[in-house]
Amino acid sequence: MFEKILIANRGEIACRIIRTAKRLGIGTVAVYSDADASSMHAELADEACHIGPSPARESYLRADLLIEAALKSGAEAVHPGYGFMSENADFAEACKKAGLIFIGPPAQAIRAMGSKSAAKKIMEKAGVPLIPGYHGENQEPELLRKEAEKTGYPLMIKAVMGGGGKGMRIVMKENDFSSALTAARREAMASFGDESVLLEKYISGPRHVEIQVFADNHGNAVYLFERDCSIQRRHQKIIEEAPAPGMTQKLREKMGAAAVDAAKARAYTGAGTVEFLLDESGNFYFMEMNTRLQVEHPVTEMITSVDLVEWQLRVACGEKLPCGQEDLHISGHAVEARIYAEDPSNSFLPSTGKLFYLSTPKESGNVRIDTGIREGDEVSMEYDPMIAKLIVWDVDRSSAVRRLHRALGEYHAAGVTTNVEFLRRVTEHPLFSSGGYDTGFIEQHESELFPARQKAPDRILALAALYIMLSIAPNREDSDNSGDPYSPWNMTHGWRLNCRSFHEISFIDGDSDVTVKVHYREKGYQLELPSGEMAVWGRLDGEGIVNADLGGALTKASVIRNGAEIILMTLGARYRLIHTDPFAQFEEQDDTGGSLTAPMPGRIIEVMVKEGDAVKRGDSLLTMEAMKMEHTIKAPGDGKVVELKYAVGDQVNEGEKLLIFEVNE
Ligand code: MV4
Repeated sequence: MFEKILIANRGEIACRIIRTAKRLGIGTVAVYSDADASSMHAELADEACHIGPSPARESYLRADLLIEAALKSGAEAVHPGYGFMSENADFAEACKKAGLIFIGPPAQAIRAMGSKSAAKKIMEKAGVPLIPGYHGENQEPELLRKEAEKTGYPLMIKAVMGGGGKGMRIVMKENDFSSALTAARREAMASFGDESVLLEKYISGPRHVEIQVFADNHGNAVYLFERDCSIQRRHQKIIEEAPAPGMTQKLREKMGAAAVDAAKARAYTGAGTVEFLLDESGNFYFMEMNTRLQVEHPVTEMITSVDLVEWQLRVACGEKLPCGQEDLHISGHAVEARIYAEDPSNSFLPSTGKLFYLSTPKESGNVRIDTGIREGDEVSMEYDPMIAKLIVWDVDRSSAVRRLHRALGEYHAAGVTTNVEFLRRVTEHPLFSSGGYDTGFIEQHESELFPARQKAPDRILALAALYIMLSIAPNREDSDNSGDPYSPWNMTHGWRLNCRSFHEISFIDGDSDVTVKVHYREKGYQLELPSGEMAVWGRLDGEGIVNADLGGALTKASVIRNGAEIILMTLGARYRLIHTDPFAQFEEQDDTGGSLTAPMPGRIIEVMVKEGDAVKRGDSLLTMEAMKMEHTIKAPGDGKVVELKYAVGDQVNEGEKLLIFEVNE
């Protein structure tokens, strides 16, 4: 076995590889860019080597720097993870030239599978079923048009070097063929620098079912069953499971045998995935072969109890596969959900910023979390916005789906917007629960998956009000138990000179304002809520958890405060309120002779001052928009605007300096 390997990747997959290497007693070298200097993967590895600036093009995609780091550290092998250099044949070759073992298939296998038409030719020879169509060299429009006629409509035009749906067009009828061809070619050229296309009969309502294969250098190859990855949005997988719902033993063996034939056809070694489209009548067709470990590999690990990274390491250093086909069995069911920092209600745009709060379900034999991000880390624009993969296992599909739904309800993140609630809606959808979905699921059920935002119910307003009361006053019970219940510091009855004996707490919930009146009681508070009164009582622990008695109902919630924003998370529900405390801003920023910071992540929508302007205390300086709310930053005192850090339209993270302000003496 290797003594030391370099992991040419970052984030969760780097951490995932390090975990197995450690278990096997293999030394690990991480590489990191500027942005990743204090990242989890760099910290977990035995050694970490800085390779360059934050943009991947200048760091994680630099073959020369990666190889230099490997040689300098004395690593014998390089694991590329997925993405970045994992399917770069030139990099695999360069590693070999430098005397390093590339943990992956041989360069020529990577190269062959990079071209869809070359891959199809190989599969055709191996007897793997192909989608009827054309994948020849000749790219004359007239010939393609004739081939299209032979294939029949509807059909698909796909870029030969394509992936991720780029350079892909559906053509419903002959009349549309030439304009679709022109468009597909233009897109293919722009994305892949190669305008070659292939034609395929259009398969309607297919499922994406892929087979995990593994081969060693001794002529052995096995398949580790299938994964269904049909739950995708814009060709991005978000939920994957193993085994595939509705799969029969007979079809599994047929697809498995075809995938093993595919691997053997190319003297393939290491981990590979053969992707198939499965049509409604149970016919399967080769789509493409991925020559790397896939993001969704954990579901296979959960049902087979095989550590695929361990197998990769063993095969790469020349060992035989640890077992044969007859030793591999499926046990139970596993489902994975990819948690992304993105906003489903805003076209799934990536959301960046500091993940200032993170609370996750407990890991166990049933729940696995693969991540490379900790609370307090930055989700930057530079890299993939995936925060974590939540993988669950259970004895059967319906238990596993229910378990995933519940675990998602326990995954609470704040600071960046996530797709967790969206994933929960998918996992509770009847078509997902039944397993009868296909690749069109998200598009066809959009309206059910993005329901209108829910107004915070009284229960949530009560929790928010209680949270605010508990964080401004010491706990009732604590004061009762303290040595001096008459000390003014322990007074919690809310009586103040010239003051009413109740508090009014105002919130903005979406586009409406709501006020909760709080009356002090012997034990807890009596609240006046929009639809009635409620007696509440509770405690706030150090972790930001409110344990509350809401009119007799015992409730637990995580509450996070970020400036004016209050986020409440109970099992499966998440609400966001803005606490409109008119004094909060001045109190927080009163001493600011220096910089004014963004109270929440958002966008600058107006700047009212110029550098050098003299302003009076309370003058508006700039306006931010966050969560569709406007928030105006005001001068903390009379003074001068020294420097503006942002302009209109800029996105800012929470806690970021907005401008430098000088308060007059
Ligand atoms: C297809 C297809 C139907 N017929 N090819 C989408 C991206 C690329 N990986 C291949 N894709 C498809 N190719 C034929 N001949 C439908 C899709 C497709 C799809 C495939 C897998 C998973 C999700 C998908 C979503 C839409 C379309």
